[in-house]
Amino acid sequence: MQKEVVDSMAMKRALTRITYEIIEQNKGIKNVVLVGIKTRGVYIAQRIAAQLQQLEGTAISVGELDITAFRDDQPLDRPRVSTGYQLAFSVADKRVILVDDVLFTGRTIRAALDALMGGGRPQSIALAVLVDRGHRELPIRADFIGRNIPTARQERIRVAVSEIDGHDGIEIIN
Ligand code: 3GP
Ligand code: 5GP
Ligand code: MG
Repeated sequence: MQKEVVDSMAMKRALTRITYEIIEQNKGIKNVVLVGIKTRGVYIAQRIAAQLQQLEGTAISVGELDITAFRDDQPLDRPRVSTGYQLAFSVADKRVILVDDVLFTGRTIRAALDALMGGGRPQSIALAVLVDRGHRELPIRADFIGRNIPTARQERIRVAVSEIDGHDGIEIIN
């Protein structure tokens, strides 16, 4: 069964609210960079960046992170740092905002922190997610949350972004 819980307008408003919260918490966007976690986190990051740029009138860097090589369910004898440093810019002394579509166990974010650290010592790292669906297995939380959507463990959240799915929206599938 599928149930649309967030339509495209509501998704847009949630991302706009996150944008304002980022500006408020950072007192502007000086030194702020966004890093989206592939796949859909990248598109969410690009949307937030576009709004940040529009509101603040300055450019902001957006990077893309593939955390596959850093997952904790990879065999331990496999080299962890196989993809090297992935971003086109250094995160040293930056206020990094990691962006993902769904926060669930927190394991992806743990891996993303590992992947990021190859690029110097950021001033800070914060986390923005479109959906927090609960069920954390690590001491990780988001600083900016589009929607809290309580789920059963076996349920799935489907996040659609127009760039790859042809439309925007969030559905619960069970
Ligand atoms: P994403 O790469 O755009 O985030 O993990 C591959 C895709 O499957 C993800 O797309 C995610 O949206 C979707 N997905 C749905 N449920 C799950 C889940 O429970 N775990 C993971 N890792 N991905 C899920
Ligand atoms: P975590 O590592 O926190 O368990 O899961 C987060 C990552 O897995 C996110 O990048 C997200 O894409 C994916 N994920 C986990 N659960 C879901 C879900 O229910 N829906 C979607 N769309 N992605 C999920
Ligand atoms: Mg994701």
